Amino acid sequence: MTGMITEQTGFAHLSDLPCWQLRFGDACAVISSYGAQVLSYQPKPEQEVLWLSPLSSWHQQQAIRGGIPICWPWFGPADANILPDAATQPGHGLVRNRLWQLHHKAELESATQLTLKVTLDTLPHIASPVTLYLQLTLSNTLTIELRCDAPIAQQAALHSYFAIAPLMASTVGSETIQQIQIQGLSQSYMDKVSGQPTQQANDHAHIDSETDRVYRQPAAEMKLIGDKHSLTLNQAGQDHAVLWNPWQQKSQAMPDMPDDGYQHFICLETARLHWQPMPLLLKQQIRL
Ligand code: TA6
Repeated sequence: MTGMITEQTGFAHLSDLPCWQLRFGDACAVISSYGAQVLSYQPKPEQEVLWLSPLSSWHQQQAIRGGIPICWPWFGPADANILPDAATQPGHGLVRNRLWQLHHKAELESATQLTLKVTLDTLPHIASPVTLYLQLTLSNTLTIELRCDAPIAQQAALHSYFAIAPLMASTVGSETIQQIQIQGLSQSYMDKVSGQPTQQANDHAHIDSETDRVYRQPAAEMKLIGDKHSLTLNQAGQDHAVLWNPWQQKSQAMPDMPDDGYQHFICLETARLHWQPMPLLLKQQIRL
């Protein structure tokens, strides 16, 4: 089997977005050059694993809502202890709204592979150019590798929005999402909704209200388990995992999310949050 890579303009409603399409056998993935954001992964035709908001936009420097956004070189709000002018810096870093360049592509017998890169001339805390690479490998799984060889203080996250629809036999609704079990988290997390560090007896979770949790030292394998399919997420390079769903009120408040958007996805994210200066290699492998 050989793969195929094609350049395309537009994906879904984002009709002028520069993208790359990767194919390998029946599998297909689409990545946007804007943000190096994976927007679609279909292991089989019509089986969409990622959720993309129908109200997302990439104009006026906006980050695209959905797919797999890349948070770098910080996660969440900028940390005033580390970054000068933190208050004026955007949440989730600086690369979600940059145009990335093609670095390498390969149509192999074993996989289809594409690498995009972006160079930032300076960072708030580093006064020399730094390059970040995102490698996408499509075979019978989808593997995303985020790499920065510079030994600098950096946080990173692969902020994946996984669609509920392929996991469940029933039509998606507010009760459907509650039936999904998330496994492979850890027993200790920071609950960003209550502001409390929290301990639990196992490494599982369900979502039935606003959820924003940062788990310490998650397993190398996490799962979203539905009654029709399970999604397996293998990860490496992480020290945390993030579980996020805005639920009803916050969905309604977000201009780039439909009011019922929260019913359609779970964000399960691979994150490196420690600030020690060292190179970065963060990896997520997704299999349905
Ligand atoms: O990963 C969870 C989170 O950090 C939440 O706190 C929530 O704000 C979300 O990401 C979305 O962030 P965004 O900048 O994409 O609106």
